[in-house]
Formats: sequence, C-alpha cells, structure tokens
Amino acid sequence: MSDPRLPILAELEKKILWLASWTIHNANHIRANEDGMKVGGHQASSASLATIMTALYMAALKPQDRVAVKPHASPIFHAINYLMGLQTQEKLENFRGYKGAQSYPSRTKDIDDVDFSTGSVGLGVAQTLFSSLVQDYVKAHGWGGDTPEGRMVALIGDAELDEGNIFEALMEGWKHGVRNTWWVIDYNRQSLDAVVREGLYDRIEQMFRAFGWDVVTLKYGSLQQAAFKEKGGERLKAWIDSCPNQLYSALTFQGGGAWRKRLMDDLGDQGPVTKLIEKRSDAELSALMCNLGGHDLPSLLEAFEGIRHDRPVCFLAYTVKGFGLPLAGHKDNHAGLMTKEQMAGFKAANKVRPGHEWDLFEGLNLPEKEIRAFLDKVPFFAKGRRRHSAPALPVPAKLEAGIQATMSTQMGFGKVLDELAKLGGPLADRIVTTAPDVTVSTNLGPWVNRRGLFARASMADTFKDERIPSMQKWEFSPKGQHIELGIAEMNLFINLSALGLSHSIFGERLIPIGTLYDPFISRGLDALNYACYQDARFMVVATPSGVTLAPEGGAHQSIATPLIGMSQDGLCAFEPAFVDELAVMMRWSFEYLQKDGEGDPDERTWLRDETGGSVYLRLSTRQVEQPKRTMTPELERDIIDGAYWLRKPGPNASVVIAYTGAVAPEAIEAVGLLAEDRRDVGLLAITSADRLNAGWQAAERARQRGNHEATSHIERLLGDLQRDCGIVSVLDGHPATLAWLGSVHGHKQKALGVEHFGQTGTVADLYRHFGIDANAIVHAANAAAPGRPVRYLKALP
Ligand SMILES: Cc1ncc(C[n+]2csc(CCOP(=O)(O)OP(=O)(O)O)c2C)c(N)n1
Ligand SMILES: [Mg+2]
Repeated sequence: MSDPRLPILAELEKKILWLASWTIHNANHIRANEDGMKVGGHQASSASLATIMTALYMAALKPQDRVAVKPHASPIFHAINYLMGLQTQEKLENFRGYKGAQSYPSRTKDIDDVDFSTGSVGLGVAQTLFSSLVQDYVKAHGWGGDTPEGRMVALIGDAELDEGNIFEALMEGWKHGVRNTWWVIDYNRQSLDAVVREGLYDRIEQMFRAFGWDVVTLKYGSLQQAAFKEKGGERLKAWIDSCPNQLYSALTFQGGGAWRKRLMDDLGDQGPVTKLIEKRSDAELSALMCNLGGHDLPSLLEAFEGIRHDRPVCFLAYTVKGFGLPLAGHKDNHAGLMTKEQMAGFKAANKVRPGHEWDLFEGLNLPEKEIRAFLDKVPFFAKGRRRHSAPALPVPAKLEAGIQATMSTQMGFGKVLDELAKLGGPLADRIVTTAPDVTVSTNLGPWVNRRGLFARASMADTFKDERIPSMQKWEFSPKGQHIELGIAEMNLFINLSALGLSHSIFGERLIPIGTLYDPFISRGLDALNYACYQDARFMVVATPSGVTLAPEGGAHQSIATPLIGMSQDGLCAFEPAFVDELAVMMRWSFEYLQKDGEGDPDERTWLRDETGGSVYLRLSTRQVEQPKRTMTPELERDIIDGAYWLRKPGPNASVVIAYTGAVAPEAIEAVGLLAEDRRDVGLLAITSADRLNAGWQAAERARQRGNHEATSHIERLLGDLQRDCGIVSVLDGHPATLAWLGSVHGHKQKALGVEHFGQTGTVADLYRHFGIDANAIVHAANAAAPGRPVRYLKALP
C-alpha cells in the first residue's frame, strides 16, 4: 500500500524547492542591482538535495537527530525552517546580505536551528562522526537522561569526498566502533568545475564497506523501477548503467527531446523498447530519466526508515544537480542562476502569482488545512528547539600545581591535571582529555593513569596483567576520561569541536582538553577555525613549542603559532613562563570555557570575557627556575589580563624588556646585565599577547566612538614610561607577536623573535643563532634606549 504521507511530501518538496530557488533568485536579482552581489554555487547545488532533505526533515528524522547540511544546500535548509515558522521572510529576502540568512548554515549567525555549521567542505561531515562518539561518551558515563540516541546525519556533496579529513575520520570512527552516524552522499556526479570520474560510486562503496559501514545505494527511482519491469525495460536499465556521467548530465540538461533522440538512436528496436520510449511524452520521458533514487520520495523514505540497526550507514543517493530547474545537469551550473525569463516560467509552473512568492501555501494542490496539520506533527520539529544548555560546573578557587624549584610549563600542566584527578569533584569528572598519539609526550600520562581511557567496551592493559613494569596504565573502560586518537590533528580538532558542543547538542557539559605538539596546530588549523566558528568550548594545550625544542630541529619547531593564537577568533591564547601562572590561567579558563553571557566589554580590560570562548595554552619543555612568590589576587588578575611587571620600571627608566614564555631566563639575565648602565630597567612579563592586543584594539575603538575614558591594560602598564624610553620585546616565536607594543604610546621598539626555520642544536645554540639570548636583548636595548653605550657589550668577544 502506498505511503499516505507521499502526496503531502510531494507538495512540500515542490514548495521547498520553490522557496529556496526564489530566495536565491530574489537575493540576486533584486539586490544585485544595488551592490553587484552575485549568488553563486547555490541554485543547482541546492536543488540536488531538495528531495532528500524533504524526506529527512519532513518525515524520517527524529527530534534527537542532528544534521550537518552540505554548505550550498543552505537555501533548502532555510526554506524548510521558513515553512516550519523558524526562519523569517525578512532574513530570506536578505539571504547572503548583512544580518540576513547565512550563505552556509551557521550555528552562531543563523536564527534557524542549525545543528552543525558547514562551509569548509568535509569538516561538517566528520563532525557528525565525532558527535556520535561524544553521544556514546555521554551515555556511557550515565548522563543524558532517558533521551533516545540520535542519528548524526551528514548531507555530503560527492566532490566533498575528495577532502582527506573525511577519510581520517572514517579510520578513527572504525577504531572507536562508531554508531548512529548516517552519511548521505548527494551523488550528482558534479563538483564545482566539472563532472566527476566514472565509477566513483564503486570506490565509495568499497571503501565504506571496508570500514564496516552499511552501504545503501539509491540509484533508480520508483518510476524507473516500474519502467524496468515493462517489456524492454531491462535494456533501458542496461543503457542507464553504462551511460557515462558526462552524457547523462548533458542529456538531462537538454531535456525530453534529446533523451528521446539518443535513446531511440541507441536502443530503438521497432519493438518493445521503442514502445516504452514512444508511449511517453517528452516531459514524461525526461521525468523518467531524472527519476534517480535521490529524487524519489518513496525510495528515500523506504531507505531511511528501513534502517533498524545502529551501525553507521552510507546512503549513496544518485541525484541531478539542478534537479527540477532549467539548469539541471549542465556542467557549468555550479554558479548558474536562472534568468528572469526562466524564473517567470518556473513561477508559473509552481502556480505562484506575482506578489505571493513568500506565501507558504501558494500554488499547492492540497488544502492548506491538511498541510498545516501535517506540518504541526513533523517529528523532527515536534520537540521545539534542538539547542540545549547545561549549567556551569563549579571551579575550585585554586588549582594545585606541585611547583618544584625548577620545572617546565609542560610538567606543570601534567601536574595540575594530576592534582585535579586526585582531588575529584564535578569539574574533574567532566574533564575529557584527548590527544593524537601524543598523550604521554605532552604529559597527560598521570591524568590518564588515574582516570583511564574511554572505550564503550572495557579492555585490560595486557602489560599490567603480565606484570611488566610500565609508567603508563593503558586501561580502557566506559568510565574512562581520555579519548586516544590516531595521529591526525584534523581529528583532534574536530573531536574537540564535537566534545565542546556537548552542552548544546546533548545538554551535558564536558570540559574537553586536547594536547598536541605546537607546530602541528597548522596541520589541523582549518578544523580549529571551524570549531571556534561554531563556538565549541575546549582547551587546546600545545606543547612543546618554539625553537626551545632545540634538538628536534626545524620540522618540529613552531614559529607562527603565537600569531595564530592572536588572530584566531573565539580562541583566547596564553603563553606562561612559570607554572604558577599556568595554574592561574587554567583555573580561569575552566570558568571561561563555560561562560555564555552578554557581549559587553569589561571596562578594565575592554575584553568581552562574559561571552566565554575556547583557550589555547602554548607551553614548553624547557625547565626554568620558578619564582618563589605568593600568588596575590592582583597578580592573578594581571596574569589573566595579559601582562604584569616582573620588575617595575623606575620613573626614569630608559628601557624596558617585554618577554613572553620560555625566554624568561634570558630576559631576566639581560635586565641584570643592563643594570650597570641603564637605570630603573623594567621587566614586563607578557602572559597573553592575544588578550593585551585585543583589549588595546577594543579600547581604541571605544575612544573613537566617543568614550574618551576607555583605557586598556597595556595602555595603563606602559602609561608611566618616559617618552624616550625604549622597549625590547622577545619571545620564542614570530617577533610580530609583540612588535606592536611600541605603538601603544609611541615608544621606540626593537622586536626580537624567530623568523626562520630552526635547526638542531642546544637551546643556547639556537637562542644565540636567532638572536633571542641575553646578549641579543642587551644589544637591542642599547640600540633602542638613549644613554651611553652599554659597557657589558664591550666585554663580549
Ligand atoms: C575546503 C573548501 N574548499 C573549497 C571550497 C569551494 N567549494 C564549494 S562547493 C565546491 C564543490 C562542491 O561539489 P560537491 O561537493 O559535489 O557539491 P555539489 O555542488 O555538486 O552539490 C567547492 C570546491 C569549499 N567550500 N571548501
Ligand atoms: Mg556534486
């Protein structure tokens, strides 16, 4: 018996395609006149997914499911939400405009309920896989109440599968026994530039099967299936199967007449096949040939609703790019737009009267009442917004760091977590750590020994059972709190992104901490950017960093990461020199990660800390003598604000040294060497170039808007320096990180740092080589500050 939902779903599909197409056309043709804006890449790409998204959103999905929508299908997504009353006409009229509906679905910028932001192809896809793992993590820890497990669904362009991070995720998913993940491939055999290679489907199928996925191919729609059963139908099927992608696309574009000619030329037999072709009008023939699985509601419903297991599934759905539009199938259609004439024809075909383009029920063949009643019961939307929240976890007033006379910040990090693991409590229980095969070498070992590794099924540590001595316990259990990943840094950041949205997606707060070697941030950078863009909350601890990792050489040393820390939106970057600073930063971060307040700036720092965000800590393996001091509330505050005077400059100071991170001993030594010839030398410890700079910029903007009192932390710190006082800045990273300090009040500055690939050597060798040692600092001070030549320099060989 035919599914009673089908007639309404067919009407809705038509409406959704209409609304999406009108959104694009309207934005382009109306606003393009004003600002020359062109909407590319949406029209044909959206139409390709219209049927699949109708079947999913209007029927198959459940409220607990979550979806990552292919970036260019955003008009379809917005149209569905508009139909459900969750998107406004005003925003659709302003599609891609200022504050309008977003070009690519955005969790942070769209008003409709976007589950995962997409845009950079491949990332949303992988995020669904990691979200499934997070769902398992949450459930295994006994959280999440009685909410049923949801499916994490990705709608994927076929060319999107070229992105390597998808395969990295597949591999990782296999290791962790991923479940409840559905990837629906929009197999339109077109990318942006071209038609895809022949036989791609075969590679896709084999690959997914190799990773243990169920593969459901949706190639022929129900019209085609019926036609194959007619006399001569088998020959038609064989023809379709052997037709090259390019030709199928070209004929699709040309329409019924072209199909007829080609099919008759190739198959005409004056017998059953000819009859099969001739009994159909041009329009019917075109509909038959475009009736691929991905455009056939009955096949799609059967496929989606027929899955009764929780294994991951790849749906390979054949589609037509530009389906239902005059652009269908043309290889250049990615940026294609309908002309005004074409749109007039499309409008007429949809029975939409001029001026009624946004009316929800205009032109539909079923009574409004019936459709409304259906919409009111669509399961996916039945429970309201899918965006959850979770209360913030309390953070201890102080974090213990077991400070020793000499230690590195990386050791300090391991110690802070170890102490937290020992202490226990709600924060410790919600921390989840993860690392791409660098757990032990980034000092997560002690934490993992106490809290264990996560796996859905317990797995003993054979070395322990065999009584072989080892520093590391490697025990997996559903209660474990460390997710061990393979080496792919993209996976690390996508995992952090998924974990860091747990409060919003699953309503359960997690505090994710990921570690990696600092230089490999670049390997996962787009995924890090993506995680920040969707406002995931996590702490990334990058260690070791800089040329301080001396014997490892240029391939393992990082130069640009401090600049990434400064420029990455949504990520607050710190670089401590001492472990007591690190403990303060981590404590503050645990609160900051959980904040979700208003965006008003703090009048002291001009930072918008109440909104919260993620945190990046750049650490080092260099063992440094630790200061013996009491952590006062003022010092704590300054460390978080970004800088404090380790040695306050006197009123007549002619030079100050400003340093960040592991070069602290060199800066301290240089101040000592300068003392003979320069009075009152100041030593500024910069704990966050990112926050200092952001506060300075924000205060400047506030002043430009008329708030003359606005003053940032760095402006106050440098405010008392004499006009001709010089500044020397130094860090183990790119000198531009601190090179702006002189601009704050117009002081002369020399900026030291690392600009070129490092090499192997000792720390002293490399600091000398790059000019970030004490001598180089003294040299720079001599050049930057007025006064007689520094005598110490004369004594140098
Ligand atoms: C990482 C990244 N690189 C490049 C692009 C530009 N881009 C957008 S869509 C697209 C091709 C998409 O083809 P496919 O995934 O098959 O989707 P279709 O348009 O066919 O639906 C490209 C190259 C992007 N969005 N992200
Ligand atoms: Mg494609």
